[in-house]
Amino acid sequence: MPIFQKAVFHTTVAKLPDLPTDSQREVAFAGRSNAGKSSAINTLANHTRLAFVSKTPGRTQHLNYFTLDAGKYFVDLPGYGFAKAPEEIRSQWEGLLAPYLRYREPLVGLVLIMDSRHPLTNLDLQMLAWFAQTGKPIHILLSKADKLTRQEQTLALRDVQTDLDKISDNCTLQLFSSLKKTGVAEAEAVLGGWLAMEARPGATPPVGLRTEKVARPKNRKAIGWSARTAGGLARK
Ligand SMILES: Nc1nc2c(ncn2[C@@H]2O[C@H](COP(=O)(O)OP(=O)(O)OP(=O)(O)O)[C@@H](O)[C@H]2O)c(=O)[nH]1
Ligand SMILES: [Mg+2]
Repeated sequence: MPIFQKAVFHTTVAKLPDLPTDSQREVAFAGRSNAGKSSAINTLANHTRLAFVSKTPGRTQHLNYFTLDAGKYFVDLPGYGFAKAPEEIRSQWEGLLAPYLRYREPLVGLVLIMDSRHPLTNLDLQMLAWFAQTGKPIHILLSKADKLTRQEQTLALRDVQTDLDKISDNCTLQLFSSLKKTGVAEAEAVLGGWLAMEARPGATPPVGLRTEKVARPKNRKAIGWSARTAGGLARK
């Protein structure tokens, strides 16, 4: 059974104090508007209408939380690059997205979705550089791979990997198609590891062999992100 199959919608968050307080581990999905973030969540959850998918870019406006298991979440983020008023972009970024991505303690990694036909736009590069400062891993899905031929897929993967090698050493990459449901097992392996939800056939491994890939933050604040560091951000 796909490991994220139990996913259900949990809540929509428009302001930081409303972030779930029971989260132990969560993975956020970022990328340009229309890149296929919500579709990827649906595909990984093996569900057709869990996250809202639309041909109109910019439909996901807030942080949408999907429960995968107790205390484990996928978070669908608003896309970037869609024409909005500069003031609207600034307030959404500074008031919600930037502090969320920078200081949210249960956030264990970022899935960056890029249309495989137009990868590594300027905004994608800015997001990569910016999130890299958290020291947390990024997994890139080159989405809509069904729109490319086999040969184009190979080239896209190789070219993006070459560029990534120059800018990040904490970043992995794969092809993905929500339409054809390709790349699902590969993505499950990475995200399952981050979320400590690996499909474990058979019995639990002996205690001595269990490894925690991501250290749990100590003294997690009640609202789930560090008020001290965020205060610093607000003062800048
Ligand atoms: N061919 C193809 N189309 C896809 C794929 N994934 C998404 N789409 C289409 O791309 C459009 C945007 O998909 P969404 O999943 O809503 O994109 P999003 O990144 O969540 O968009 P915003 O919420 O606006 O930021 C929809 O019309 C989807 O049907 C895919 O793998 N292949
Ligand atoms: Mg969306």
